[in-house]
Amino acid sequence: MSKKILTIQDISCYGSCSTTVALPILASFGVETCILPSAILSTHTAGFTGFTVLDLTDEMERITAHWQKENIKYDGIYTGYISDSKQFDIILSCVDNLLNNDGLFIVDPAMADHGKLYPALSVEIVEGMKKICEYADYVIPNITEACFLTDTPYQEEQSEEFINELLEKLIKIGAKNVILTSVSCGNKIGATYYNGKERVTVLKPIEEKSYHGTGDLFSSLVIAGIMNKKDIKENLEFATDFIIESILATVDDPNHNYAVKYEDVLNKKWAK
Ligand code: PXL
Repeated sequence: MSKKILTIQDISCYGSCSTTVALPILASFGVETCILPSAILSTHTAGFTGFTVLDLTDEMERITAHWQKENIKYDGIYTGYISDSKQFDIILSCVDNLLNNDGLFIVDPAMADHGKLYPALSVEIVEGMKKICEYADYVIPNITEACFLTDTPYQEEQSEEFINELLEKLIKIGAKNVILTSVSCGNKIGATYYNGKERVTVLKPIEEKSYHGTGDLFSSLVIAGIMNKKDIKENLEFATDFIIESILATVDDPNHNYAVKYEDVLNKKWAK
């Protein structure tokens, strides 16, 4: 039977990230996807200036109160970019009240990259992300986010010991499963899964160009795989290959530098 997931993150009206990526990706892999928007922005905040923001904290409370009255339940809750720290309590209340008993709580702590927090975010967001990670079945941070979550100084070059340290610390916070992204080794990059015992790593050659929003795309793909009970190695391989294909579909268009053209990749898969 197909699964029903709730995703809680912003709507960036322009810029292919967060909710506007989660919805089509999860739906195209058969996962019914409902949304609880945390804010509406004119664009994402990386590379644009003067973007507009409408905070939806109050509306989130009204929406979730209505869902509780309707006894609506989800098989999964997937959180991403959160811009107001008051929203972390709403997220935990959703986990308590809207998730089926065997439902999965999955956190992509989308807040930082390349050693820095995203421009519109404060340290309160880091503290809130730490708090919700304690309850998470899966946490999907990149290396920078893992450093913020575990109070570990960021390192551009990553040794095996550094990766091990981050994975162990994330499990210690309380996350049952960790998928650490942007793990690099020589001229390769990929992701490592760890649950405190088993470890699975997938690495692929690094592409020349990197794009904003690939973290959201990767999480949505992997979460579709988790909801569909895909084997973890197969899941990470598929998502990583999909990201590479999306980058390759974008590099020749100099006017498209704000996100990848994942739609071209989906379209190719559908056309098969
Ligand atoms: O891709 C993460 C993300 C989501 N939403 C907004 C963002 C970002 C990253 O910068 O700005 C609004």
